[in-house]
Amino acid sequence: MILYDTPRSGNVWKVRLLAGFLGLPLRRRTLSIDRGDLRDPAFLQKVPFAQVPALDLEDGRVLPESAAILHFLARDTAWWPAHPFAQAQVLSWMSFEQERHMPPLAQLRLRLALHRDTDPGEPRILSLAAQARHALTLLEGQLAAAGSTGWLATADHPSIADLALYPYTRFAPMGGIALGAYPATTAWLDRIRQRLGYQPLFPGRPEMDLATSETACPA
Ligand SMILES: N[C@@H](CCC(=O)N[C@@H](CS)C(=O)NCC(=O)O)C(=O)O
Repeated sequence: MILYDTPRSGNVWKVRLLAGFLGLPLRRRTLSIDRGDLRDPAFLQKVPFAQVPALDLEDGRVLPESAAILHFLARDTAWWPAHPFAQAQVLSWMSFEQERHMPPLAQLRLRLALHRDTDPGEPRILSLAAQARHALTLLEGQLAAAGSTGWLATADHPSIADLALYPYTRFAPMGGIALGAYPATTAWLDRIRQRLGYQPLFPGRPEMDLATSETACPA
């Protein structure tokens, strides 16, 4: 299977995390947004959504969207719970991530850390920061209630909801949101990072998870 990705994509990172924890070999095909690779007709024919991640099953089928790929790879594993209500809770947190968590956190990281093209005091940025803090407060409440051994939507084993919420929570400081105010969330990030099979954003370079370029370490 081929995973279409870009070097710093948090949405792709979710899939790479799951593949690492499952010991699943995925071949990466790394594309460049800046070079226009996602608008290339050959890519668009495979992935009309024009985004990464997309999983190419190499039999003519290509699956876009991180949530769908996580579900496809996790079915029949401990990362997808057996009980229908637990499954629904996993989906609930994954919908939350797509609608209320990832959008503001991804925009803050993009504007303030990667492109550095916006003033942190701009009204639009302040609004995104308020939305991001609200999402993190909801996440913190759930993780505090789950306790130091529980997970976001499950009790005994983490689920794909934990992996869906991991990257953009981890990136929050890049967008000016310090995680010190969210202790249960910080402990949860650490527990995921310490699991066997954890894949850093840049292979073999865990110190680079919050890097703003592929070559420089974070300050
Ligand atoms: N809902 C999608 C969002 C994917 C997404 O936003 N991908 C970004 C990279 S992290 C992308 O491809 N951006 C390029 C673009 O939209 O032009 C998912 O969860 O997979």
